[in-house]
Amino acid sequence: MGILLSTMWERWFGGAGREFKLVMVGLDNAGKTTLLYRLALGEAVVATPTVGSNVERLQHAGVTLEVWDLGGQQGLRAAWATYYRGADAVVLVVDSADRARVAAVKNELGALLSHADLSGVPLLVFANKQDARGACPAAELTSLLALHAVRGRDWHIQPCVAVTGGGLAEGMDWISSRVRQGRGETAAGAGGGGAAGAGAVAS
Ligand code: G3D
Repeated sequence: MGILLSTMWERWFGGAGREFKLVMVGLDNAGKTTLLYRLALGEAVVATPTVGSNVERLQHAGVTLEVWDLGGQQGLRAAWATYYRGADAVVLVVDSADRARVAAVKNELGALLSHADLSGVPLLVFANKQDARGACPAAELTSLLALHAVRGRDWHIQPCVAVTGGGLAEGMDWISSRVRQGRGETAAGAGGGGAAGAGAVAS
């Protein structure tokens, strides 16, 4: 299992020497920890809490991943620039079944996308918990989060079920192809590139 997942990380992000920084954000309970476990980061990674319990810094196969809980973090925002600087991509994890907090997610997304250090950085939205009763389909979440209004960056929304791992590989394929393009590299087997500001909804 560990070898298989390492191979997947190699495929997504290449071997040693390549450094990519992904910032993963989402409200508490969105499924970030579950998703990370499914991506096997927990197996070969040292997690170092940096600011309270709200951010973790993880490293695996040349990828640095900083994971943020956005809920209730107003007081910490002044420190965000430290962590966002140099990010190659942003991954937003959403609990698709938590319709009551979609507005809060949209607010946080707006703040994130207007951050100077994340300008032009590709955005992957994991519409998680698609297995849950009443979950928003990705197309509906796209509308609720106004993703079609996102300008100046590529974005992609990927339905997923972090508890089973369904949809995660597809999302990681997209993000790895975009971060490589951002570095001027070509990803073998990656899908075609989109124009700046282009978005896609996977179903
Ligand atoms: P967080 O790290 O974003 O705060 P967690 O979120 O990964 O801790 O997940 C919060 C809860 O959501 C967990 O349940 C977890 O099992 C559940 N969860 C995560 N992903 C999915 C999913 O795809 N489908 C469903 N149905 N549940 C999911 P508990 O009960 O442990 O709090």
